[in-house]
Amino acid sequence: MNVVLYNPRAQRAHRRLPLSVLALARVIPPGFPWALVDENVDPDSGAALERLCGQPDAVLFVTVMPGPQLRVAVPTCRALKARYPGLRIWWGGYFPGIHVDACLADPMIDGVALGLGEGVIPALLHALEGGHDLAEVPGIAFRRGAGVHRTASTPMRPSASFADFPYERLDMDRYAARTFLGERTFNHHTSVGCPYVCNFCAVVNVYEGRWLPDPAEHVVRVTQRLVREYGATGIEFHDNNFFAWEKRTAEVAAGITKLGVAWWGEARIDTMLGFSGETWEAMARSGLRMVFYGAESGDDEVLARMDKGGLRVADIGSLNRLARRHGVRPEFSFVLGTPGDPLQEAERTFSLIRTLKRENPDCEIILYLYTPVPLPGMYDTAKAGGFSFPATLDDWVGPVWSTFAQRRNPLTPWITPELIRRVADFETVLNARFPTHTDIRLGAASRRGLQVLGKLRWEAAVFRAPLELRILHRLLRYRRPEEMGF
Ligand code: B12
Repeated sequence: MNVVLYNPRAQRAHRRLPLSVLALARVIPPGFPWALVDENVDPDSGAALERLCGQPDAVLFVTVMPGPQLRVAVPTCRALKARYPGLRIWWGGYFPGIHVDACLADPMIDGVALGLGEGVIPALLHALEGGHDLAEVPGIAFRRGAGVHRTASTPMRPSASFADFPYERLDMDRYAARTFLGERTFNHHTSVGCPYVCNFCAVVNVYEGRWLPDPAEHVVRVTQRLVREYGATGIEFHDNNFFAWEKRTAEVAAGITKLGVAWWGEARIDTMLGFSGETWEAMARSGLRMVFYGAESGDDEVLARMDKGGLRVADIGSLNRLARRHGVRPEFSFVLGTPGDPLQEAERTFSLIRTLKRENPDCEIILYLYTPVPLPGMYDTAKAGGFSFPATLDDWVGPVWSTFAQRRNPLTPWITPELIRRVADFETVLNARFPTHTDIRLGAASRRGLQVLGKLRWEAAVFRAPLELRILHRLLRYRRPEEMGF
């Protein structure tokens, strides 16, 4: 049986190691030849897929995120299945794991993985090859009779308990990305899940508050390998929450200090406020440049509704000042447009952002709109107002829903055009007055031009219809930080 691993094209300019499929590759049992097609870096991926999927007894494993990747995966898989009807197609990842029925309503998909793939792949390959009953394979869903059959998952295991990612099978130079962290930035992932259950977050469904970290020495060893064997000068740790455990963070920081890499990761504000001064110093010394935080809102009531573990608006300000003192840039993400009074909440959040920028002009701001995920709470309010997810992949990839996944067009019943306009206007002025540091293509003169023009409106707090700034952004091909984000 020939295994084809496929990472569909995600977003322009995102060259990142395809960890989702590399994680699967490392558990493919001996005797099953495999090949990896990554449409993000391989200009001949179409031809490679044709060739590989046309092999006898081929199985195609596809990783799918919502949004652009889904839009590419659907037509590609359909065309392959039409050409090779015997090809088995299995999907996994965040989209199929949550929207199981929509995937299995499509006859081109043979089945989906419900969670982590490492526990699925060996059993699935043996069952497919031997023609055994799929009901014995853990953690999958497939069509049976008129319905969908789901099997129970095996317990989750930390990533470090499996073999290393098979970097030696990739052309690693293709993945050395130029970012604000350095000329050769690689990505790594050092923990499974997230220990928190914020009720708007898109990973809670999958992990339900579980977090399994790789030990610090494992993280240090892989980082060393990326530096020594592949010349990494920057590392993005893509964990949902890299910093959940202070001891591990301090040990990683100490272990990578001498490597001279710049690094980035995602954290909770309350956790980082609790870190000791020594840990902050160790992190800064080790090359930590920027940390992404879910700040979410400038309104205490909304923060309480989001189950942010008691986070208060005042804490966001404290963290901003603490991070500034240590020279580690904070990147605050806000999720506007939750139920209640979203216009008033947006105004409060804008006012907080102005304070954050006054106290630390170097902080980064990312604005999203709340996009429902099937969790109790705000999702129920959306449903009561008539919100529902599409039932077919055709609807998901249509014009209305494909922008939904990118958190710009939430389709929630309480969102008004007025709110969307105000957020867009504020963001335009903000991105002119403070162009993001993450857009490294923006030259010094362009940056200065944006700042000078943006300053007039920012100081006067006049945000309405900033047409001149929009035109300038377009001319300079400015990339908003959330376009570059995860
Ligand atoms: C890297 C990344 C990206 C990269 C993509 C890189 C690539 N694929 O080439 C970029 C920057 C392009 C990106 C973009 C977006 N992303 Co993204 N991204 C991530 C991130 C940070 C890491 C993914 C990763 O490598 N994980 C490590 C691997 C090992 O784990 P994994 O992906 O979960 O894979 C395991 C299982 O899911 C499963 N599995 C996965 N695929 C398959 C396939 C098969 C066949 C099987 C059996 C199993 C299986 O097994 C794997 C091993 O255990 C995650 C958050 C996270 N920490 O996971 C968000 C995340 C996946 N992204 C998300 C989103 C929403 C987006 C965007 C849509 C949002 C936006 N900002 O507009 C965009 C656009 C998507 C697009 N362009 O298609 C969400 C998905 C939420 C959801 N429930 O749908 C996440 C969870 C972030 C979040 N917290 O909200 N992203």
